[in-house]
Amino acid sequence: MIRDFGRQAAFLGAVCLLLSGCSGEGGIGQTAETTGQGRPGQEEQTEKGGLIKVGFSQLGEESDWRIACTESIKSALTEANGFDLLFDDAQQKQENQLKAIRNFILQDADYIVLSPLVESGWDSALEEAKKAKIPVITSDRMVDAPKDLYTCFVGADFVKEGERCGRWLEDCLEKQGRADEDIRIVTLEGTVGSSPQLGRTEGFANIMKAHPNWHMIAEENGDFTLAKGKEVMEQYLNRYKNIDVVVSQNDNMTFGAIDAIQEAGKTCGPDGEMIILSFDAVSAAFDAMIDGDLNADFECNPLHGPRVSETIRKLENGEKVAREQYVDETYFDTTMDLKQIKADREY
Ligand code: GZL
Repeated sequence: MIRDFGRQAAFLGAVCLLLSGCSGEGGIGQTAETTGQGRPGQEEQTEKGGLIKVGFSQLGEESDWRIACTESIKSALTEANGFDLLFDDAQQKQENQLKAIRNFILQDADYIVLSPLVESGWDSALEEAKKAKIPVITSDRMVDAPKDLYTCFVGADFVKEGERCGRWLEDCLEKQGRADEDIRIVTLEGTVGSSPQLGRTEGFANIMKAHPNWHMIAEENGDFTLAKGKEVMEQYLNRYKNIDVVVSQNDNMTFGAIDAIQEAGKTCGPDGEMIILSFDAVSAAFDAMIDGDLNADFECNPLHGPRVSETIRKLENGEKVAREQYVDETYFDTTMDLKQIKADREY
């Protein structure tokens, strides 16, 4: 169902773009209001009996974190809760997300939720959504695009996560009497150009600045997967004789790194040769800490479903929504009652 001229233009534009396989440039569209004027033309009913049609472009299924995030969104945006969810898994390819956005426009979605693989390259697709008067909510990761192309962001503060990790390492080295020792650090980076990779790298670097005796000897892309994380860690172990600290930007790469370290006959964790620090704090990472293979884990909350559905409800009602909505996060380490904490957690 086409609501008005704006959507007809966008509809025809999206059809041409899908047929031509290329992205369009620019657009006339409406400015997506942060003050939640509700969906333009929202007085019409959607095809499915008044359900709010939401197109969700999920970037992939690369990690335990991602699976938990997808589950949270699907559990919140159900028909019983008043939603008609169109879900697309892009298998970690940005071009698939761009196609999904255009498909959601063709299917006359009321809202688009985007978990962007990387921060750049979204302007033309977001312009088409704006032209079609479809508010876009970025969830989990951010886009580097003009602010009027998306309504708000729901996710984590990755710079704070990186700083939390750096401060934990400061404290750990102090307690070990190694505050002035030369410390050789390697990083397993997440998908390069993604908000978590950029933010966690920046945050940790903010703390590193105060420690000229900390040396970042390598930072390479492990793409947030176990396999790639293991592969990069194997290369590090072959290349560097002494590694004191491994900073791994998500738990799945950490699991791969632990395998590589142990297969090389080395040790990590509170009693090991290497301090290993991770991000996400998924359930299996608690097991790694309990087993003594992992020193600390910096939480990244994947449960965005409730906050995304609440945000859409507010927009529907014309209420104000904050442009950036950060989830609460903390960290865990082996000084804590990890078995109890794990038992109480949702993911
Ligand atoms: C963070 C999220 C990251 C997780 C990884 O919000 O985008 O992507 O840290 C996941 O586990 O792959």
